[in-house]
Amino acid sequence: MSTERTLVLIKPDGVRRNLTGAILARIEAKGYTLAELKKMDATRELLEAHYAEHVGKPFYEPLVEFMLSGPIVAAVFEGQRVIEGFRSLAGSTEPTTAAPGTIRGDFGRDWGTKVQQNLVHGSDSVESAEREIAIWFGK
Ligand code: DAT
Ligand code: MG
Repeated sequence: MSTERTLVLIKPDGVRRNLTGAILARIEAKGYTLAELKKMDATRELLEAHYAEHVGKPFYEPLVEFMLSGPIVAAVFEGQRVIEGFRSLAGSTEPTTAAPGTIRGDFGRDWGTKVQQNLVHGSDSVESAEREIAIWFGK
């Protein structure tokens, strides 16, 4: 098993609610190592590349608007099986029903918007992680 890297985004709801430190602390506490970190504003161009698989879906435009609604924090974490491990720590997509003990389950809920405001993004495969790290941090 080799060391992996994953792209984590703390979405505008997480930054707005001052949960950045709490979220990063959970990832570090699980044992993963922070490799890159920055606070920034996303752009439509970055989001179109990042969410390429979702372009055209009904939630795509609300998702982009939400991701542009305030600053985000982008991070790269490293460790054995970090891609799978972070997805597990983040919890399932819908925060209302994400398991308690996960980031989305503990900090999130449905706010009645068209898009799931679910605090974090995590890459879902080695290929996605490589592609997404290049988008947000360059090669
Ligand atoms: P995940 O973030 O769990 O990998 P995804 O890649 O399927 O989920 O979708 C990307 C984001 O889009 C997700 O975090 C929230 C939003 N989203 C996905 N499916 C949705 C839906 N059916 N309704 C509203 N928002 C949705
Ligand atoms: Mg996804």
